[in-house]
Amino acid sequence: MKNKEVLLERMERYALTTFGKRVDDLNNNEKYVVLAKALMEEIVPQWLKSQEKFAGKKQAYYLSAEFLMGRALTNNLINMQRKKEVEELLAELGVDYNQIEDAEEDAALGNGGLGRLAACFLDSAATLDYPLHGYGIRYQYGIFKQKFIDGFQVEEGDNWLEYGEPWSIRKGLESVIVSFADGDVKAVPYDTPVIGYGQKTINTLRLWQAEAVKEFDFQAFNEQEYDLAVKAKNDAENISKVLYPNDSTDEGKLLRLKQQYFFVSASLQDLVRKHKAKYNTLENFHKLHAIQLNDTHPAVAIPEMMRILTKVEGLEWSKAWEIVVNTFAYTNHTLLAEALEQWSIKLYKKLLPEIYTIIEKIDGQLKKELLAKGVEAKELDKYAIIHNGNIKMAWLSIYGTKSTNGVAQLHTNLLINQELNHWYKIYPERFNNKTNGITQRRWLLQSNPELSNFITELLGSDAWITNLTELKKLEKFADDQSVLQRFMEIKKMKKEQLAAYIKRVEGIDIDTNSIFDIQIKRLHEYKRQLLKAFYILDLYYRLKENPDLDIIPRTFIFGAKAAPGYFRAKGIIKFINEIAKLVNNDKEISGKIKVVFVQNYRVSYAEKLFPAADVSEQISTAGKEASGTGNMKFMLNGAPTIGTYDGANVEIVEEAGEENNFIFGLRVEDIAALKDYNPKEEYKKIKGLQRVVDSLVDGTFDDGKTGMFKELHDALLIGASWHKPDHYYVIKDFESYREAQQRVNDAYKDRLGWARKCWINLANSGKFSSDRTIDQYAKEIWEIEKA
Ligand code: Z15
Repeated sequence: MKNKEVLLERMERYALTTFGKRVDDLNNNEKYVVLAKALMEEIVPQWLKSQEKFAGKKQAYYLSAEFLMGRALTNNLINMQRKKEVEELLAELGVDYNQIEDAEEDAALGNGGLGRLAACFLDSAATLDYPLHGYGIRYQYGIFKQKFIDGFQVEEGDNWLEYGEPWSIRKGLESVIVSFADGDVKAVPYDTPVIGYGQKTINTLRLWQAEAVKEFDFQAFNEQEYDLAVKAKNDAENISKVLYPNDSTDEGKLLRLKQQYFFVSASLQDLVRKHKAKYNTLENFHKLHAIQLNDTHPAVAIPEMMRILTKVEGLEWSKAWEIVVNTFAYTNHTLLAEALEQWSIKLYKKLLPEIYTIIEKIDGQLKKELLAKGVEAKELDKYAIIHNGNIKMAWLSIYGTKSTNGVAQLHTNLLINQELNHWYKIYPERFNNKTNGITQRRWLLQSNPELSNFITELLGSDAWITNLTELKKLEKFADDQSVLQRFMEIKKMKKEQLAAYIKRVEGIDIDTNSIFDIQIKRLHEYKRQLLKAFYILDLYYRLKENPDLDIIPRTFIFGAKAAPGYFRAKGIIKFINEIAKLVNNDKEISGKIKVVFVQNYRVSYAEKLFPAADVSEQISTAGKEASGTGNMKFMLNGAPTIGTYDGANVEIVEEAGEENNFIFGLRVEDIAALKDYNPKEEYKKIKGLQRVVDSLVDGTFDDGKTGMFKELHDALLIGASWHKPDHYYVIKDFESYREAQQRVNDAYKDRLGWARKCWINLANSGKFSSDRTIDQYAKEIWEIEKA
């Protein structure tokens, strides 16, 4: 085939010019790079064309401190519809595609849900032909790599650029200067193409790298000045050195603030410069740009845009404010108090004095506006952007934008009726919901080709790839035995593939006939990995007491990174690894239950885990998980949820039916109505619970004298200076969870009945495509049109 010859010729050329070898002599990593480069030669001309078609039209921009893209090769080949051809070409060269795929490092420039959502959104927008571009930071180090040593999490740097990164293009001539009180920094853009499925639209992810403004003339310096010059270079480069590894907690460090202002200022300067070159005025800026703020991390965009419009461009304050409010929109991703960003005035004044003065002015204007709207003077403090020595970024984001949205209906309701109710009363028209979604191209088509082919075969069409509600048509096969049989065979195959991978990378054997019960997400107390751990330990003791206990064999799988500074989260990892050691080494238990905590959970690992799951664990404390998106990935691969009424779980069950899922636990209203909760008393009354909770302190397990287990025990039974005992209701929900797990066990015995539940989940997952989410953002917030 001609295409193949062209591709091979390009690969040979890159092999010669970049590695000085022939393709045959390259190692897998080099082969991966030359293949990607050869593909880029084809992608780039189409990318340029795609940009032209949006010229003069309103476009949208997603400002995000995180883009958790994962690997690009397979995703790009699928969206270009050239995967098969490339697999064949490599096979002809005697090369296994999977090994080339595996040579690519994940682009792990994000922590968890918020960063992965940004990546899914880019894929969906390009596929739907919407002009949506990402702006962020090109961290030299992504989220750390995780290992377990003696059951403890150990972090290593993620030097993902080390062996070359073929998908981005450095646009040195489009660099801009970002000014801080302590000096200027150069922001250099690197552009990556975002290829829509079918390749009609290719949008741009522009990530900024920080560099020193001047390349120093080292000869000109004496020794001391040389040191200073090197320091200046290092200080500048440090801004984009490493991703902050916290998910849902505010760090409040100077360098983090520098990162935020760095990418926001660079992005806005970039947009303003291009806009002015074309229109010679900024008065129509909001008619041509919609900018979504992914959480408050880029909220400094609001005062920065005011600075550019008023101080650089000379517009009147009120005119500028109108442009700003009509350009920006804000997404809230959490209600957790510890995640809500508040920057100290001191830090802002020190680093960004001019921006701080503008925030003061915005705050003053807000007060006037509130009074004019009839708010009483004594109520004003509740709204103050600057308060108690801090700047409240969420308040700034609500006041400075035309739209504030939550990420699932329950979460949005809580925003409107509780946390942000006072703001809602002032600006009801600004509040709206955009339930999250995931891209079916990566999370089904790419990660589960076997199930994808079967779906396409049954539907007689692959329209679901760009219209996920097509899956609803699968419902008519729910009672077709032969369909369910094939479906189960595919699940089994995915479990075998996962088991082989786990054997290879973790060195652990797992039984593919057991139920794969999987919880994969960041480690956080509110996500309650500890609840599952207690359940497993209780089950273990019950099995020891009664070897005839009627259970289907289960493999409990965990994957999670803990923020390096989050002591309790690390304690939970160690605790689960201790349980795994106890359970997995007990011969009497062998063949019944097994516990595996996989190392370095990340996007590319997730792609292997979701398709192999029998049970999806979504067990957060009600009201704490804003949405969740992993829950949707399990559903799309046909795994029922064991979960609380929280985040998007509520909507999952609404679509697929409570009878096909396993809901348990306190609801938001129940928690609100709880009084005098005393876990220390209650845990004695629930059979088996005290034994597992006290295993933290009674010598059952060893935490290597770190004090981690005692601290966890205290958090549950005594509380701490900043919280009441068991504030995530692990003890309170234990019995209800155990009972739900029993229902899972019993339901699984009826294999066809179980397969039917899985099938109905799959058939009703259409709502959770990020194509639907993006279409809503585009129509209801951004007001952009398809090409
Ligand atoms: C993050 O990953 C999320 C919220 C945050 O405030 C931060 Cl800082 C990081 C997650 C939510 O916890 C999760 O429920 C949601 O699905 C996801 O954002 C995407 O909206």
